[in-house]
Amino acid sequence: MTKDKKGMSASRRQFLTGAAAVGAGAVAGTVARAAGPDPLITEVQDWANGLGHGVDEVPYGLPIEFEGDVIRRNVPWLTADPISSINFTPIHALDGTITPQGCAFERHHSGAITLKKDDYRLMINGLVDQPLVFTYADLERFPRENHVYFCECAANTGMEWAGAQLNGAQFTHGMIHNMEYTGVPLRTLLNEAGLGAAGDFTDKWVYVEGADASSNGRSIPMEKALDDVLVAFKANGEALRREHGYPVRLVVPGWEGNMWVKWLRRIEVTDHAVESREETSKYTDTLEDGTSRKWTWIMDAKSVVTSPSPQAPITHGHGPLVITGLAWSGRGAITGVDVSIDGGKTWTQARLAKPGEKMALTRFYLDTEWNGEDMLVQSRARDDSGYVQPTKAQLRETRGLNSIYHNNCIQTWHVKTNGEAENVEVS
Ligand SMILES: Nc1nc2c(c(=O)[nH]1)N[C@H]1C(S)=C(S)[C@@H](COP(=O)(O)O)O[C@H]1N2
Ligand SMILES: [Mo]
Repeated sequence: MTKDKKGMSASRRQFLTGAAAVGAGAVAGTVARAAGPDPLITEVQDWANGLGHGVDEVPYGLPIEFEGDVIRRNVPWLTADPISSINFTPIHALDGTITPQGCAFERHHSGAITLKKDDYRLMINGLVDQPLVFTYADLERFPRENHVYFCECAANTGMEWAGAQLNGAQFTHGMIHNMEYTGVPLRTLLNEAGLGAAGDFTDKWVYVEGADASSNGRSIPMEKALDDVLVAFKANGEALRREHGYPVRLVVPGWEGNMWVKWLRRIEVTDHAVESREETSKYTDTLEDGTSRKWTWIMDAKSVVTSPSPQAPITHGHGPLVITGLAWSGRGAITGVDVSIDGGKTWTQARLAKPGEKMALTRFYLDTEWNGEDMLVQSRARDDSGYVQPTKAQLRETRGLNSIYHNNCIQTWHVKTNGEAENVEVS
């Protein structure tokens, strides 16, 4: 009968060191060890010697305590105050593509507000035939759709322009989440209000704003509004979390996260862009010559290796190694991802877990061998528009060093001989 926690961690240590000293216990050609005496197999364990938890004990489940590390994290020095701040998805510790809501990054400008479904109102006004107000219950009566999309803050990787800065994929690339949304196409609601009053509506705009104090207003061209924008009320099958806009948020596939208005309260059809704070003083990109570009709505193709990475070092011995990561493009579907272990000199095509889906995260794997060599690990995404993810040097040629948003360059992790990894730049 095994012992206590201490005994278990000792055998865990044995497992790790046993694996590290490849040869001794390892069976040739496999990562497993030869079957042999192991108290975890030969002795009845505590968990098999009594009862587990009853079904009613946890009406809504949280991850088991051993996964306590898989949490959103903040970088306190980034912003002055947690009310107008951001935290990061632990992408280094997740697999697959769907982000659980409980660890999906949050970004708010004036805090996450508490808004009941009963108090929820959505107004459509401006150049429409009939201004309308929808309650939450009204929204549930329109035909709805399900779509998986990524939401990436334009500031994701924004701290890395001038040099390698934050040590972890969570911090360099974690302003992203990917969920299955249920909602009503914005097009359906605009048609309900009637666009006849807008005349030739194709060159018109919608101005969307939230119910929070910041309101986070953004102008969206009508072409996009009528295309794939969703008024969403469920994510991954359940209600949105407060921090992601409960009860209703806008989903603007492939476009910068700032346009995904949370606690959505008003949609105005206008004949011009409003030029709000969020699309003039913020969310514009300063170029090398000091001028700025704006209306950079689309999130270009990007990828990152999530493991190995600084928060996910290699802890096993030599032999088989799985290199994995995420790729995405706001222009369409990912068609391929290449992985380099020599800082971009040579590339190997990775295996996509499934064919890329439009404006959604794609998981890639490179099933390889590692024998303790020093590696400069990179990934490079391609999408179905023919776009290839640029190097940092290529991006800097046009964008300079003073930019913040839309940094989609190739990321490098230096994986050392002991398996630890560090954020570096290669020239
Ligand atoms: N109403 C409102 N909507 C908002 C914001 C906000 O502060 N208020 N922040 C925006 C920004 S900058 C981003 S990146 C996304 C983040 O969505 P998330 O918090 O669900 O991750 O929401 C956007 N929508
Ligand atoms: Mo953002």
